[in-house]
Amino acid sequence: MSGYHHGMRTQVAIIGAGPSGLLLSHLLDAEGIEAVVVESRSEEYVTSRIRAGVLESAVVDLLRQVGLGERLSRQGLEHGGIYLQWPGERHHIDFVDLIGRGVWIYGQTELQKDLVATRRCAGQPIDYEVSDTAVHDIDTDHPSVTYIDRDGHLRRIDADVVVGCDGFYGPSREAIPGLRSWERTYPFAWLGVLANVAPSTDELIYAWHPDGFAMHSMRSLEVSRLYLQVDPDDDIANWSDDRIWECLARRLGHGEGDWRLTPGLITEKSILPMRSHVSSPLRHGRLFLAGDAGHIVPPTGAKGLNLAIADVALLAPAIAMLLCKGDGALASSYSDTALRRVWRCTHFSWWMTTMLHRYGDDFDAELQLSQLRWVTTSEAGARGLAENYAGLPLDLP
Ligand code: RFL
Ligand code: PHB
Repeated sequence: MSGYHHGMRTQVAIIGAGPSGLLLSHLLDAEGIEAVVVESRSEEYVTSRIRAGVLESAVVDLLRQVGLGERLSRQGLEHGGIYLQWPGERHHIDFVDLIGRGVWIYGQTELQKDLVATRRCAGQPIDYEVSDTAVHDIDTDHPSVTYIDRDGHLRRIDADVVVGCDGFYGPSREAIPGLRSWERTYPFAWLGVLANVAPSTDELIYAWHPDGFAMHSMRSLEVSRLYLQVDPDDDIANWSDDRIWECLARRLGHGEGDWRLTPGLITEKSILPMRSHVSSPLRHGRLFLAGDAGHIVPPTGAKGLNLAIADVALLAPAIAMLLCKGDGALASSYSDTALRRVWRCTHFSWWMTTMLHRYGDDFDAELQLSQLRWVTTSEAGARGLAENYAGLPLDLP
């Protein structure tokens, strides 16, 4: 590593090239604001990691408005609702009937590729495989980011604003003095698999089962995404493909009525921990946090990616007002406004998670089943779920 500082000047330095960082750079570009993006992983890594799959309708509207809807409209699958089930019963919650809007199935991997391609087309590179990223002088009007680039050069970006879009393990959150965090870890994890087989369902199935939660999702009409509740200490080596399909079939109700789960070639499998985490404030001086850097939800409500997008939809105009008009009003209210939506989604994700996973004792199980019966038979119950799942307006009151 050379000790020489390669300096660079930009308006907004963005740490992290996940969906929040890249969408923010795109929204800022549309406002005429220049941003530099640095990322610790490689392009190959960020465009192939398998993560979320559900987009809220308002998020899809936003992506279309900003020119990111083309492939999404062609390849995404529009879903009108979800199935909720427990042994012997499967109920469709029809979001479109209940609240007039549905959701879209479009893998985060695909959105990530669209975002990388868009930034490349705009002639704006992403500095991949950086290390030792650090933020400085966020209490002043001239903050900076330093890092070591992939060739070992020490680099420095001088900016007007720094945005931490660096996920849960990134360094930005720690740079906020007096940060307060709320956290819940759950006594279970998800084993997720991707399989080259046509989904055995037209819409997502969330299944309560005495052996544990199971879920049938999808990425396309040819690729299925499935999940099983497992112990957080479980080892993926304990899960042969046969054992996974057997367990999925039992929990998803294979053979009940005439429904069948079709197994297929598993191309990816891993165990994901589950936690809720909220940090506050999401801003200190000229440093802002967006997406997983500021909050994590368990995946049961499909909110993680949607929240990350909602954050940057709020942040881009706030930064534009600050930098182009010298007006800091939206920048000052960003944290409180974003956190209102974050806490709503934190509650919804916690509620879906605790309703559907086996934990506790038989008393808990009976409460869960009672809740599921209420949500699937009461219009008020179903509407509450639909409103939260399909997504509240981006400018939540
Ligand atoms: P990301 O996508 O984590 O991107 C953060 C980026 O920052 C980079 N980074 C750094 N860059 C430079 N310097 C550093 N020091 C850095 N430290 C980190 C990272 O490499 C990364 O590229 O956050 P973002 O953009 O806020 O987007 C949030 C979403 O990705 C996230 O909410 C969802 O994917 C969460 N999530 C899921 N959400 C769902 O709704 N449904 C799911 O099924 C689902 N599955 C998942 C998930 C998250 C996972 N993670 C984070 C482990 C499965 C996994 C495995
Ligand atoms: C997914 O397709 O990966 C997925 C869908 C819905 C969820 C969680 C994950 O609630």
